[in-house]
Amino acid sequence: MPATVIDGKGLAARLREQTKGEVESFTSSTGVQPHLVVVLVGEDPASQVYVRNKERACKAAGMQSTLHRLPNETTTEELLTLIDQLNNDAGVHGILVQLPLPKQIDEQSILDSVSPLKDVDAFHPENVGRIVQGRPRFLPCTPAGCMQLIGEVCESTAGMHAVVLGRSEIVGKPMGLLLMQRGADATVTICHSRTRDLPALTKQADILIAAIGKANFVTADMVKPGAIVIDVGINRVDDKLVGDVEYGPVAEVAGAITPVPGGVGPMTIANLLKNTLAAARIQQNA
Ligand code: L34
Repeated sequence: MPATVIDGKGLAARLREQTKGEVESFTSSTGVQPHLVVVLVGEDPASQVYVRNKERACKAAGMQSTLHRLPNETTTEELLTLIDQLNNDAGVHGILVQLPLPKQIDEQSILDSVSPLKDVDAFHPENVGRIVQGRPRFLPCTPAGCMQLIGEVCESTAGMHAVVLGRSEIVGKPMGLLLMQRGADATVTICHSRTRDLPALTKQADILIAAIGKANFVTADMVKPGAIVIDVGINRVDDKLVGDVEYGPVAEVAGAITPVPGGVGPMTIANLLKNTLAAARIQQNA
């Protein structure tokens, strides 16, 4: 039986509708419109698309969104100066620095400089630490989206074996944390480029999350029949978007699978909106 296709686009639209309603009541009771600032450095074509989607989604949910575009040659110091201004601007609730940054910029010091109360990506070490300890301030947008997608096809992940491909700070590592947290209660294996006999591990996965950025890397023979497969990859191959999972063949084996596009990507944006509202609430109460 072919896999259930998990509709990220539809779920994200429902989440955004819900956030829109919450923004309305927040704004009418406080007079404050949540405001996200996105900082985009350089001209990476994929980043331009994602940032445009983020701005649109913000506005559609009744939030203010501002885009700061900086030239490719921007220095770390210049970017730090802008972030400092945004941190000190009471009219800005969320700050997102779109990644990747040009290579001359010290990414770590930039991410560390964003006020933890405005850090809607949850990349600041204080916010990462809170996730590690199971008391998150903001949920990381992409991993939170993956959890919600899993929730569409699975009532409880307790005791399931979740195998995560990739150990990035933005997806793999926080993904593992959310899956192992109390309440989710999965048993987690994180795999990476040095993992030995990867197929032996992926074949044990009740939940398989691919977040490595290699087109069609996960093949049908690596997947346990009936598994839930979440494809975080977005790769451009001959002008087409493909995930990290070889979709057609894997959909014949898996129990459920997310498409690319229309899977994880829209969920990332829906969670960014949730976090922007949460940031506005936190600052309202501060
Ligand atoms: N700071 N940088 C920061 N935060 C993030 O959370 C991101 N990410 C990743 C890249 N850099 C970041 C995103 O927002 C990836 N990402 C992202 C966001 C949205 C989409 C994809 C990646 C998205 O909208 N995807 C659509 C297709 C878009 C297209 O046509 O290219 C989809 O349906 O998958």
